[in-house]
Amino acid sequence: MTKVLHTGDTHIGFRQYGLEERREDFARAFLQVIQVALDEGVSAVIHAGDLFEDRTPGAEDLLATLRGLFALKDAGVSFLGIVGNHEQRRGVQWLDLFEDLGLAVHLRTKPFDLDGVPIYGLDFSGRRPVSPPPCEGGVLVCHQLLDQLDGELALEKLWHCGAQFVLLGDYHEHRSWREGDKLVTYCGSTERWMLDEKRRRGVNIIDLQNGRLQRHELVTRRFVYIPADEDPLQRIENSDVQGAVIVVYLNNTAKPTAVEIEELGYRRGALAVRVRPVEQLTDGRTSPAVTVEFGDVEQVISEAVAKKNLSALAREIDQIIRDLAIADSNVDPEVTALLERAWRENL
Ligand SMILES: [Mn+2]
Repeated sequence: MTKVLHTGDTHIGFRQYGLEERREDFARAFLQVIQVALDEGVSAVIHAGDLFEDRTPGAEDLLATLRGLFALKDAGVSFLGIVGNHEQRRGVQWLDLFEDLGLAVHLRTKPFDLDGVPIYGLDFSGRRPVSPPPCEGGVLVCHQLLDQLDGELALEKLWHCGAQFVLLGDYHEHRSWREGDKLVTYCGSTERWMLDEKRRRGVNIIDLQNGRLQRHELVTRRFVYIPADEDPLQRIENSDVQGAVIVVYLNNTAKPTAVEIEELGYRRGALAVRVRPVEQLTDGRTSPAVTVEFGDVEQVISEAVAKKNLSALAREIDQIIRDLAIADSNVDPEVTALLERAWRENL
């Protein structure tokens, strides 16, 4: 039996809300995943990208990562990974460094043999349509958004690339699709990277022989969500919010104010308090509300852009800027990476 643990979107190094505690949470989630892998006795941990929040993880975060990788190595468990958009660098990747140290395998289109099962990998390749390589009878690992989620990778193509399993990263919620005995799945992030990631975080445990997928839930920082129809002050007063992140959705009411809510939350021992006006719920990566609310506007802009006589490159930059799935902080690196690719192709 070949059992693997599929994880991704770990975002080690993310100092969420400017808090050291949150930076530690993201590294701790990675070490928890490693422990799950050891407890479950898997043959490999397959990482579908975004191990790090950015290209320059700090020493504490590298140390935590190395501890996890060494623990796997000592137990004889392979760490097989690809590079996500967050950590992608020019030239040598962190994953290449770990590979050189004998701690990881950077998956590529030339398959890695895991107990007779070929494992293929594709690094994040930008927000352009992507075609999967032929992966006969094997596992394909990539870091892209599916067309089901307004992305660049067609689910239909994945059913026909020959892979039995497609293990994805990039979308932060767990999802899975099946066609016959073929499985396509997102593992989801391992800590809440955005407020909208409300569901429990977890990893996939997959039996490559019988195709069985089991979810293993993680213990992560507590988030207390208070919907707009509840009185936030009363709720905070009456619940244990010690060490939690409190998220309050607020209608357009004068009372209570965000300041009042924050003050009470911190007084009750919360780690962080976030107050969101309900209409600002648009930072979800592919939240359905976004499509519904702005669908028409997007359409109008797309049509207007199409009428302009822009080069292919300019249109791609425009796409990156308007793609809600790309966080604001990633627009710059994404455009840079695109220009670098274009420049290299023209050499
Ligand atoms: Mn991610």
